Amino acid sequence: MIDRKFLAAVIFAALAWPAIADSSRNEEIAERFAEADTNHDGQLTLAEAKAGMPRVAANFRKIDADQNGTVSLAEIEALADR
Ligand SMILES: [Ca+2]
Ligand SMILES: [Ca+2]
Repeated sequence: MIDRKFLAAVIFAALAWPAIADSSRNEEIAERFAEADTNHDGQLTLAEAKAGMPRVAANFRKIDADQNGTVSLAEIEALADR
């Protein structure tokens, strides 16, 4: 009754979801970023980072590559990818 391809897809999704692959790590970062970005402007201020992503707050000036005082998801991922 259950389609085999569907079953394979479900198993693959179940295995891939908590994986430590780079893509899922970026997804996890994106999720945490969205939670930390309490005013949903796509940028983390130092206060938002302190509340939601303390490791980002600890390296805030390093992560803020363009030194505009806020950290974007792209700026975090640029460092996390290394
Ligand atoms: Ca924000
Ligand atoms: Ca910035």
